[in-house]
Amino acid sequence: MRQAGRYMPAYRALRQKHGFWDVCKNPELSTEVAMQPIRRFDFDASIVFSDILVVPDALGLGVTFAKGEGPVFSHPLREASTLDTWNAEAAMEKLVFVPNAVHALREAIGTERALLGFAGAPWTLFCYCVEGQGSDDFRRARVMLHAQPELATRALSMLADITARLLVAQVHAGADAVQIFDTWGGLLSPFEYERFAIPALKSICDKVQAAHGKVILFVRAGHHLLPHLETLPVDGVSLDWRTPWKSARSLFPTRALQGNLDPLMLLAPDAEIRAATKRLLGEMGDFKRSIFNLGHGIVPETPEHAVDVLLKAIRS
Ligand code: 1CP
Repeated sequence: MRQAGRYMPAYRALRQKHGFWDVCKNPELSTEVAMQPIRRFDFDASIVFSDILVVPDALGLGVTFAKGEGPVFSHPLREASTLDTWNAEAAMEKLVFVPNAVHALREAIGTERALLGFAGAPWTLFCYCVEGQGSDDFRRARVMLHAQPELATRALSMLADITARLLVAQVHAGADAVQIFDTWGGLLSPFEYERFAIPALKSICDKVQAAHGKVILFVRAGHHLLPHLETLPVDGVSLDWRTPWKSARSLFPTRALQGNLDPLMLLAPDAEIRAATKRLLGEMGDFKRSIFNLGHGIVPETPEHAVDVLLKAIRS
């Protein structure tokens, strides 16, 4: 959930000198950035430094990050003819820096720590592709889903194809598991999720598992969708901070669960962080198949000291 990044002074210092895409595309820089939190906090697992928006950028949608702001697409997806320009093979050639980054990070962390690869879920990528920027409700994308379901289905299936290839490439490069981020999955109703999102996710899971990789799925604000995820062959479910751990555990008794402290808890006084951590650990029960994590990305305002307090509380 964003191990590396702007909350770390070491990351901000490196970003003074290098652009965001330059860091992602250079294996030495991406490894350095991914190692910063490992050195500073000694986490049990490391996640490759990349972004979910590498896929739309490689498809030619022209993704840039305005300074300190969200992403901007120079060529958003607005009509069916754009899909004719999408080419999975050509995109994969451009994306070779992602498995290269995984490989370099594996060399750096050795085999004692788990290594995670990742990608965006097709629906979440579709949201950004259509909207062309960040949003709270992704209206354009949802309207396209309703108004042009055939176009949407075609786009989602193309995004699923390339995402599966990208995740398999990360498994081949040394990732133990891959996390699929469906950050905007919660915008869909269960009916829409079953119709549009699940088939795309299912095809990705099948391909990653055929390559002997494990799949963790994160659906932000997806509590209403959890019962519908049961049919998906995911190995683990990453929980948003709003889902009660115990209700997820009863839905998924045999799978790994990951989560789910509210990231904004790390802006609270130390005693509150400790109390919330203890409460969550209590809910986790016997800790079997349980991974402590945040329920969404750490925010840039987080003091490193708060992460120290959290880790001490978990480890003790
Ligand atoms: O200015 C900077 O330095 C860029 C900030 C930043 C960082 C550190 C962005 C831009 N991406 C990242 C890295 C990143 N993104 C990781 C790194 C691995 C790690 O944890 O160390 C990961 C896992 C992501 C995933 C990601 N990117 C998601 C899914 C998870 C989530 O937060 O919901 C999403 C939605 C993105 C898009 C994105 N990339 C960057 C920003 C600011 C955004 C959000 C766009 C928006 O909606 O406004």
